[in-house]
Amino acid sequence: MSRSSSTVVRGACPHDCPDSCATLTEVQDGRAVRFSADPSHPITGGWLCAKVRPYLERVYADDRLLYPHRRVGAKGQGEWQRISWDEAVAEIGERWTEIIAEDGAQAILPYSYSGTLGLVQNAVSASRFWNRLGASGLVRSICDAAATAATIATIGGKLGPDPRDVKHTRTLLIWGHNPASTSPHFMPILREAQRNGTYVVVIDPRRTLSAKSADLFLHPKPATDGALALGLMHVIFAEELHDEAWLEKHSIGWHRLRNRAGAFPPDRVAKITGIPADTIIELARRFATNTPSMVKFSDGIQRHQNGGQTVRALLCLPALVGQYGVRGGGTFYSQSGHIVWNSEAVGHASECPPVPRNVNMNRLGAALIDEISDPPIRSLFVFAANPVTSTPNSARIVEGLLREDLFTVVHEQFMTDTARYADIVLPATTQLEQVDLLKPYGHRHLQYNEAAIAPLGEAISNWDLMQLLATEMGFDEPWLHQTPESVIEEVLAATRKTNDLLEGVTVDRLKLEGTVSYSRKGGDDVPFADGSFPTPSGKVELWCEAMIDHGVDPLPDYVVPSEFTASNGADSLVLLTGAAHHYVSSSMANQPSLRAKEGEPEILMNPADALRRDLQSGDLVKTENDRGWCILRLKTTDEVQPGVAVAPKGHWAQHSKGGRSINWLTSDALADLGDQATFHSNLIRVSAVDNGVDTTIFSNSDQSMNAVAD
Ligand SMILES: Nc1nc2c(c(=O)[nH]1)N[C@H]1C(S)=C(S)[C@@H](COP(=O)(O)OP(=O)(O)OC[C@H]3O[C@@H](n4cnc5c(=O)[nH]c(N)nc54)[C@H](O)[C@@H]3O)O[C@H]1N2
Ligand SMILES: Nc1nc2c(c(=O)[nH]1)N[C@H]1C(S)=C(S)[C@@H](COP(=O)(O)OP(=O)(O)OC[C@H]3O[C@@H](n4cnc5c(=O)[nH]c(N)nc54)[C@H](O)[C@@H]3O)O[C@H]1N2
Ligand code: SF4
Ligand SMILES: [Mo]
Repeated sequence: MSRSSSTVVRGACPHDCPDSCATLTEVQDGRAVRFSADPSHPITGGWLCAKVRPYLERVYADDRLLYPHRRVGAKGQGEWQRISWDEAVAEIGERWTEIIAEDGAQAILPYSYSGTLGLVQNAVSASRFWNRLGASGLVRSICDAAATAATIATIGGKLGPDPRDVKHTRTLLIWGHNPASTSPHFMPILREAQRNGTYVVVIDPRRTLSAKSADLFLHPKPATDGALALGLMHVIFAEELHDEAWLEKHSIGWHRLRNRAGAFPPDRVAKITGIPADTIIELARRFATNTPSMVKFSDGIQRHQNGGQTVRALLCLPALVGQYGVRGGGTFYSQSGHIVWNSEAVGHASECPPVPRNVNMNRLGAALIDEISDPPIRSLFVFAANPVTSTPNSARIVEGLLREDLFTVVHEQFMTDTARYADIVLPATTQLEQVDLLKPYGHRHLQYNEAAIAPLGEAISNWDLMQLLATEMGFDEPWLHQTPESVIEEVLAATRKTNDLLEGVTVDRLKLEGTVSYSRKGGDDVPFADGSFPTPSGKVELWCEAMIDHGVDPLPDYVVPSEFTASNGADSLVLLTGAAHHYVSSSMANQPSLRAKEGEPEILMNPADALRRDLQSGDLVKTENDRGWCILRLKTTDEVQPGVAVAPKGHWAQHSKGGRSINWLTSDALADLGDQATFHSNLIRVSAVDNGVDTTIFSNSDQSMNAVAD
């Protein structure tokens, strides 16, 4: 028997994860037969996480969307008719031409986020065509906006250290971040550091997987971290452990910050946070003296109404003890500020009409119903996002999507909770079927993704779709009709002009090497090693004047989220909805093997809280607040303290009993900075499921999307 030869194609995991792993796809006779990690990549280290290891199951899934479809039944009912791409694009063009003639292109809203993080399939696809069309802009603030705004204001940019420098850290606070699930390739680095004596503290209202191997785990009450950070600063100042010379030279406002911290003595902070005063004092001493010391945080902590101020407080802490610019010290948030793609090359905005208005993605439901008018949103175009599952206050989103006069198009790999409300569904390629460039937010290696196989069925990539739409709308600008390679080359070249980290980085080199490191050599690779910060003052802005424009105190402070102070009754719990271990947001949450591992949608609650409600572990419970309800399986555990409940994000409504997911309960109120979503500032009530609740699973129409061919 002759064996056909196989080829191995280098790629990049496209998902919203700091690791952006380097992948290898083995292809035989046009079919991907093996998908694995690139063993030569210094961070990927030869293994992929549990979520993406079965990627071929996703690519070749029976329920992949492979052809365009038009809705034939009522909205959301799941009845479809297969149509050709020509028909689909012509219908979109016709509807948009009519809408534009009557109300202008601002009545069209593109909605995309993090299905893929690639330069071409995300950033460029989400900007160029839409800028040219003159559509409404999207405020992309669902994930990290408060922390981003706080970081830029305080230290000047998202300029994290090389993750491997954590090996030099002596005291590491992992604060509101769960890397064991959300950044798995950081864990081997952390283990090595711990073996070398790094003292690891995890601070989280849930005893997460990451907390289990920490030297110290602190269980603060939700959204009290600002007070905790100010309490640590209080002790450092009071015991004169601060580095006055450093503060004088490199910061603004340390005297004022010392006054503010004065209002947060350990006893008061203990009452606010639930963490004993002695523990606070000891931790402050250790952070100040067992150096290098570092605060590593991510985005979970800032999804509260006070998230911006909380992150400002975290960023100030290492400055007090002169830890910025020290290898293994400072803060470790994100790497994304080292290379910021040239925005003109990405979006060509200067050649387009000005963006007519901006719509906040976190308020999608409100925007579709009544918040945006004159003209209202008449067409919604969703790609690389699943807002019904992943965006707060989902009941309102569904209400908006059911509007008869809304023309909704969804470009997807699967029939998601959002796609089921579309008028037209278009099939999207997976990462194996498209070209892209990934710039990780967790380390400093660019990763090129070659297409390994031809698109399945009639699926097309985001960028190819934008080109089709551009042609349909009569836009012939060459920058709307480039190959992905030439888009990447253009953006690299424009960015390289002002950023020497990209010296010598070309598409040819990326294709040849797959992985290209951009870390500076020598001492220069430690952020702020020269003592200067890219803030307006060139210093760490402990007191930050720019905050005044946002209506926020220029000093970090602790402000209680308004939802927690409203009179919601004594029987409320604070609901936290962080990452599920086996999904990335709602991506992968339809893959059978991963659903089996993750288990049923559940809610974690302290046994004392369950007892008070006469509930037992294993019960089906109804969780609710004024926004909506959702049915979950109760699990009692001391991972959470009384007063706190945890229900991970990601499970699809259509797989959930009662047809609703956790975002039916989450708030669409915005945080103090960056118009950030406030997924964790929620109060809920939990009770036994009564007989009046229909717990049957909302199911798609049985017809296969790909078999219907009329
Ligand atoms: N497995 C998996 N990996 C993922 C994702 C996923 O869904 N699943 N999502 C990806 C995305 S989109 C992102 S943005 C990142 C997010 O990465 P992370 O920020 O690490 O993940 P989260 O689980 O959202 O939040 C981290 C922790 O914040 C805690 N937290 C919530 N409120 C508070 C608080 O008030 N104080 C403190 N101290 N902690 C608090 C939560 O309990 C949670 O354990 O992960 C990415 N990676
Ligand atoms: N309750 C709660 N909700 C949350 C959060 C939370 O902490 N709690 N976290 C929030 C955060 S941090 C984030 S980043 C958001 C993420 O929210 P979204 O950006 O909406 O991400 P997903 O829900 O993963 O949906 C992405 C969709 O894109 C599709 N897709 C993947 N690749 C492609 C492609 O190449 N082309 C097209 N057209 N489609 C593609 C996938 O099939 C998937 O259905 O979720 C938020 N939702
Ligand atoms: S999700 Fe993260 S850890 Fe998993 S393969 Fe992708 S980049 Fe790597
Ligand atoms: Mo995110």
